Amino acid sequence: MIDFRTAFFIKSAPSTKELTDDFGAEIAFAGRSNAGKSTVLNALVGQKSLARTSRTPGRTQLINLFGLGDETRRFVDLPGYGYAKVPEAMRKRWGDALAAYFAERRSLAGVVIIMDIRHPLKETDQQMIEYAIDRQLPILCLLNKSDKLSQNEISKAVFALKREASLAAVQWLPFSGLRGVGVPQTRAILSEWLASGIEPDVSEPPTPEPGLSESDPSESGVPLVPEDI
Ligand SMILES: Nc1nc2c(ncn2[C@@H]2O[C@H](COP(=O)(O)OP(=O)(O)O)[C@@H](O)[C@H]2O)c(=O)[nH]1
Ligand SMILES: [Mg+2]
Repeated sequence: MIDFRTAFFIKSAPSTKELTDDFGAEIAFAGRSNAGKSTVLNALVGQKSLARTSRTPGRTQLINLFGLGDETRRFVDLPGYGYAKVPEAMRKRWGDALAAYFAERRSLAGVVIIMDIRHPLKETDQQMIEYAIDRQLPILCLLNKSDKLSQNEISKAVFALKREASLAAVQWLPFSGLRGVGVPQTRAILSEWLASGIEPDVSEPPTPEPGLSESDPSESGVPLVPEDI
């Protein structure tokens, strides 16, 4: 079992081209703004402010990378999405960058999607799930803010989601970042993903061989857009 309390900030990346080298194993966290992604991350790592929580969505956001013990295992905090205030072209560009990240990132071992249990499975959530299913990645949907509902309402919500046949690959877990509900279960699931995602012989980041890079050096990557796309 990984000790998630060892989590530390690695860096913020302005685009999917500026992440760490593609080695080890990482878990991506996605979710609509205000679903509680920062609160959930902080609960999982047992730290009050590793991922900043904010009541004011709409600011420019970066991809935040966190190491777990060392940089071999990582959490990747993707910018929030869900509002429609951003121009269509920017939204599409970020969508394309995300699609490429999901399709090409070899170290990506699983995807956690944070939803408000009262408003689950919005279109953008479904898009994330599709990307993950396309890669056959494990998907855990955390139904956050479950403290706002009664036990009966929680059961009903989970039952309805589990009935979605097209989402048979998805695991659903009622969660409360505020109260710590679901934290031990989530840590256990993510530990397994990270363990099986690690290639046995990879302990050092690969050094790229000069001249063999396929990427165009003039291409600096897709710039991120403000949050809430
Ligand atoms: N009741 C309740 N509120 C929560 C929970 N998680 C987050 N919130 C609140 O929801 C708001 C957005 O949280 P934040 O973590 O910043 O969301 P993010 O935009 O997805 O990163 C804040 O006011 C949080 O206090 C939860 O489990 N229960
Ligand atoms: Mg946040």
